[in-house]
Amino acid sequence: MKTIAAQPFDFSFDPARLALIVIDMQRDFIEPGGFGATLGNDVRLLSAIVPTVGRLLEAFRGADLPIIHTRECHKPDLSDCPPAKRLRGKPSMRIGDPGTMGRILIAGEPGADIVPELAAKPGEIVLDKPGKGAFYATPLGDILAERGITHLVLAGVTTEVCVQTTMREANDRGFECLLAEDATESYFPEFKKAALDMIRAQGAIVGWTATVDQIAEALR
Ligand code: TIU
Repeated sequence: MKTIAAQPFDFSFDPARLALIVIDMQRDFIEPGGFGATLGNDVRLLSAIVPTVGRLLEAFRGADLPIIHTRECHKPDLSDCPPAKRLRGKPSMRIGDPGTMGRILIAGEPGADIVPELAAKPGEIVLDKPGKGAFYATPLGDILAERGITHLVLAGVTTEVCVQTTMREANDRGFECLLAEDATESYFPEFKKAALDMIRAQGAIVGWTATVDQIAEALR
């Protein structure tokens, strides 16, 4: 067993049962002209964490532990995109519309891919998901069960949307979850802070948080 001096208290895990899930580090959220920008967000906040997510990936690669990358995207015919999602609000472009990186949030388009600095290496799993949570309408639960995974480290964007949703889904499925606090980001700094606070509150009601340095140290 190993222990990370996490918040709100120590996070103990068996490395043989630990996996990393990196949520939606896609060009559509991180580069100008993608889904994040169409929603009116300043995407520069998110690009700042790319090197830190890279260090987290290297720590898991160095320890030879499972890595799963997710991509939020939809089929080209939009059959997996509910109108309630596509038609919500007044974005400058909607999911499926042609943008500067191809069709917005559509599988196979350049914008839906992971930023090149964080591209998956051979043997790592890349999972496309139509929802905010990574368990909904994906084989993630089976993938983790097959590998005997009980503990998860989460990272990626955005903290209070897809990352927090996935962490809550994982809780309901019995996983112990730790969020890498400097390897996640929001378009709204106050929402990131609130999400970290509410995850750790009430005795880790959703889970733990720790820095990439703390996680990497434990995996060395
Ligand atoms: N808009 C926003 O903050 N996030 C998303 O739409 N998806 C993810 O968080 N991946």
